[in-house]
Amino acid sequence: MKDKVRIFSYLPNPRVWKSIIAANYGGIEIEVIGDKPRNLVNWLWDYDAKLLTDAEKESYKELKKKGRRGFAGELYKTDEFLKAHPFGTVPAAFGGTEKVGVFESNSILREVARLSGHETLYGGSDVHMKSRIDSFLDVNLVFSREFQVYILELEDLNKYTHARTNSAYEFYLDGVEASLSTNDYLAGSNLTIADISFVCEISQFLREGHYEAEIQKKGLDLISRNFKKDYPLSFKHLFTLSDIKEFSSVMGTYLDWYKEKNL
Ligand SMILES: N[C@@H](CCC(=O)N[C@@H](CS)C(=O)NCC(=O)O)C(=O)O
Repeated sequence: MKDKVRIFSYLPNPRVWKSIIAANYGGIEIEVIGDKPRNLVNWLWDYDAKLLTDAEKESYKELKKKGRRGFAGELYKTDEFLKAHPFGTVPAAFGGTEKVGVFESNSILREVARLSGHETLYGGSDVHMKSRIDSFLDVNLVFSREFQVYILELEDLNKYTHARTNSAYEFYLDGVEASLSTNDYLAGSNLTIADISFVCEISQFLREGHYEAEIQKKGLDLISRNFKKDYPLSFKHLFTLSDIKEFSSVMGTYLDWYKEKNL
């Protein structure tokens, strides 16, 4: 089908949730294929992604490539996969009958919102609002990349990465908080994909809380220690949105441990 979108990723993945939530709002269906993070080393990374048997692994062994970001082992990425996804990352989307490779979760999110034709999710026909939404998505990606390094290093953290992530956190949330002090939603008066991306990225960042002991062992502290106090509007926005059916049906119990921690 022309409008079909297939996403391959490790699951659950908050970056994939962005697209599923947008699809919920837009009333469209998308296909999501994948497995637990640690199992993706046993999968063929392809449009027709699948779990490999030992015999298949042997026959595909020349495809093996060292994981580059977040995956320690070797991965079976097909040439077709890498043609469509030159950076070799997941989530990896394939759009339409041509199976056009779309990567970066914010871009996959945009694709789903565009396809849905939803009136306000991606600014409708207002090019300026669309561009404003893009602005939020860009800033969000910068934060996301900074904290990805931090989260991947959490078991062996250094002061430099902690300080850098802290500064990216403050930069991003200062802007989000300022925006929410004048608007109900990030980009203006409607819920847009900027809000969806915010919820999914921040929820993932808060996972640092699982490593509190390791962080403190290094003489450092949780970056999000005072999230609720320092960024009350952002905090409220996160928990108000994550309770809405379109979000909660996708996010499930992901934030429950954080609510229980009651920071
Ligand atoms: N900013 C990207 C992040 C994607 C990314 O870095 N994915 C990593 C896993 S967390 C990956 O696929 N790594 C493949 C590899 O290690 O070769 C997004 O939002 O999609």
